[in-house]
Formats: sequence, C-alpha cells, structure tokens
Amino acid sequence: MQMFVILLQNTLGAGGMGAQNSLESPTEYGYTARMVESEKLFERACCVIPGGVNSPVRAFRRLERAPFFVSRAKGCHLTDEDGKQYIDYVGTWGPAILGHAPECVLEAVQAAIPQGLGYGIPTRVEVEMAETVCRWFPSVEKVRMTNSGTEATMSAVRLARGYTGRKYVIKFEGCYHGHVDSLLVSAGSGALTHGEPDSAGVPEEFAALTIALPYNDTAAVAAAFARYPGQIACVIVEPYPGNAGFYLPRPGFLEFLREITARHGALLIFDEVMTGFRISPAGVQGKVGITPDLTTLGKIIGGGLPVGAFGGRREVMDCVSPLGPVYQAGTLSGNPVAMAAGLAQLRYLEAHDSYTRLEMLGARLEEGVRRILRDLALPLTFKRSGSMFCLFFSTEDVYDLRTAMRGDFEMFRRYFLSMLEQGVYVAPSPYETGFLSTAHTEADVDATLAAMQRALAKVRQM
Ligand code: HOZ
Repeated sequence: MQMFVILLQNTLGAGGMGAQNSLESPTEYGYTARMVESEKLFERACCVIPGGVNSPVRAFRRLERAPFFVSRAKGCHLTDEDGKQYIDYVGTWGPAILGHAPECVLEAVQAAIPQGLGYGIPTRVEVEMAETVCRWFPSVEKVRMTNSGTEATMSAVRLARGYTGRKYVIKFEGCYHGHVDSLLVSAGSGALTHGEPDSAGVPEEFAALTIALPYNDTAAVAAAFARYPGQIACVIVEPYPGNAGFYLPRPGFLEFLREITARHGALLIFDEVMTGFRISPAGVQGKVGITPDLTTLGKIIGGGLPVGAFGGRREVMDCVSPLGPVYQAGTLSGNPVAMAAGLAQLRYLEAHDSYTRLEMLGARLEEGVRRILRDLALPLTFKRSGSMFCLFFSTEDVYDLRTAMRGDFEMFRRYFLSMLEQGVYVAPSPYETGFLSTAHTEADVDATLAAMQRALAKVRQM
C-alpha cells in the first residue's frame, strides 16, 4: 500500500489527492465518490503501466484524481467498474459517432471473425473500404490503410518529402498529428495537457526540419515560404483544430494554405483523423470545398477498432511502395475485422441521414449552453461545428494556441469534477474536443445542460 501511495502521488503530482483519503471521502463537491474498484485497478495499473494509462490523455493527473475505469459502454453511456453510469462526450476520442458498440458494427464484426482474424494478404473488404473512402472523399483517388492516425500522418509526411524531394514541414502550434517524432513540436492533446508539447526524445535535428507557426496566421506562413524557398515539402494542418480545445479557421485561411502551397510546389495535407466523416461525410474539406493533396484519416473509419488511412492525388500516391520509392508497410494494415467494423459504421452513417441528426443535437446543445452562459452572466467562449464542440474557460475569442491557453484551468477543473459527479463525462482536459453521437438523445442533451447549469453556477462563485 505504501508503494501505491508513492506511485499515486507521483502520478497525480504534488498536491494530488492521497489514495487513502479522497476517493471515498466527501469532496468539496458535496458527494461521496465511490471508486473502490477503479481505485484498486489504478493502484495495480500504476505498478505496471507508466502513469497507469496506455495513452496520456486518459490520465486525470492534472485534475488531481484517479481516472475511472470503464467496464462497458453502450450507446452514449459508459459504465465504470463501480457501476456508475456517465453520459459520454469523449466518444473514444472520436470514433464512436454512432455511440458505443452500435448493433451494425457488432454484427459486422461477429460475421467477420469466423472467417479469420487477419491474413497479411489482400482481401475483398479492403477493396470495398478503399472504394468507399475514395467515393466519400473526392480528393482521395487512392488510399492506403494503416493501424492508427499516427501511422497515417507519419506516412503522409514521408510521402510528401519523397514526392517533392524537400525536407521542411510546416505545422501549426497546438495541432496534434499523433506521436510522430517530427510532429511532436508545439503539439496539442495529451502533450499539451501534460506540459510536453515538444517531447523529450526528439533530437534537435529532427525538430529543426519542422516549422511550427500560429494557426490562422497567414503572414507567418508567407514568411516561412519566403525564408525557405523551394525547401518546404508540405503544410500539414488540422483544418478545424481539435487538440487544443476546438476552434475554427478564419475566413480565407484554409483557402490561403491551398493557394500558397500550390504556388510553391508544396503539398497540402489535411489531417482529418478527427474531422473526417464527422464534420461532413467528406470531413472539413467537403464542407469548405477545398481539395488538399493528401488527407489523413482514422477514428471513425475503424468503427472502434484500430485503423488509420492516408490518401490523395493518384500521382502522389503512386510514389508509395511497391509502385514508387516511398516505403510504407504494416503487418496488420487493412485487417479484415477492422475493415468490416469501419465499413459497417460508414454504411450506417450514409443510410441514416446521420449528419442532419448530429447537427440538430449540436445546435440544441449550443443553444442551451449559450442560454446558460447568458443567464449566469458568464461570458465564456463556446465553439462548435456539427457534433464537435468546446467550452473555453476564457471570455476572449479563441483562434490559435495562444488564445486557447488563456483559459482558467482551475475553473475547468472544478467544472469537470462537478460534471463527473453528476454523471456526465467530458474530456478530462481543456485542450480536447467534445463529441456528440447519433446515440445521444434530446433528453441526454437536456440532462447534460441541466448538469452544466449547476456546474457553471458553482464555478461562477469561485
Ligand atoms: N487524438 C486523441 C484526441 N486528442 C487523443 C487520443 C490519444 O492520444 O489517446
């Protein structure tokens, strides 16, 4: 036990809760948090997994408490190991657009499994997946499947360098493109949450080829192209950034990126791992009508199983091995069970007018949040597009990393804990996005708004 207390204190940081006295004690939020099973599992996890989690975004370290451990999930609900249920707005960090464990995906997976779990040789379902992606994303003429969004961005950047014969990559501060060495520079998501936007272990020489610029700053992009003439391989961007909170491009910004990359012979890569199949069937590019050279995808395309993809112009994609000299591979890439799950999810989305429903739910949530903020005279910033949203604990507009970081973390922490207490799970960091699913009902949204009203009223008294 002593060892666990030390581990937990290390994990939570100085001033963190003590394992012995907090999880079962009345908290300042006036409830008795019963996390007996989660606490036990976290104790075991801390002994054998760094920080007790398999991805840093899952740790509640900065919130000064242990995470809850999930035992099952269905629709928009998570149930933890202690039997407490939550309305979930994290949605597996994006994939669960139909909610958790949708019947259509379960059936497809159950039908695929008896045929074998993977062969490392081509299958029909990979062709169907590639045809589906190319049909949904007109900019994608050819696509290669990977096992994660990280693999997709890593491969897309390598391809851009191989195709152009150039070294430099422009990215934007606060955008997160997975844990690729050269892209862990001013990175968002867990890297930002835990204070490591420029990860240790990335040699200076690697990072020196990455130019990190403020999002929405056209002058900075123009200056970088002027400074490195003929040397910039690509600009990679989350067209709607969702890893430092969620904010939007200013009018003309994405168009400017398209124009300047084309003028300088650099490739434009839209990282639509989060926004693909979500903001519209063809992601942000489908909504704003911009054609990138390459697109990276993940999350929704896997239906909850580990999948990523990168694709784009035929001429560029034909540089990928075995047609071209850019090597890219994967034992499990195009795994038939994952392809079946992803295809089932995409087919359901297409057949059920899902985007209208997601927009209706998003609009209902936004209207409610704005009403609460007005009623409480708490002019916080709220951003939304379709089923992605973020409440910033800042009264100023948010349009880049600097403005996203102006939020009051302590306010966020109290808000998060109050929501959790009331059975609503929002991302455990102010630098993440909220996701709605088609499984959320109007009643779920209304219950969430009622919880939010109470949480924000409490926060306002700070
Ligand atoms: N890309 C996810 C949202 N920021 C994070 C998932 C993870 O790092 O585990």
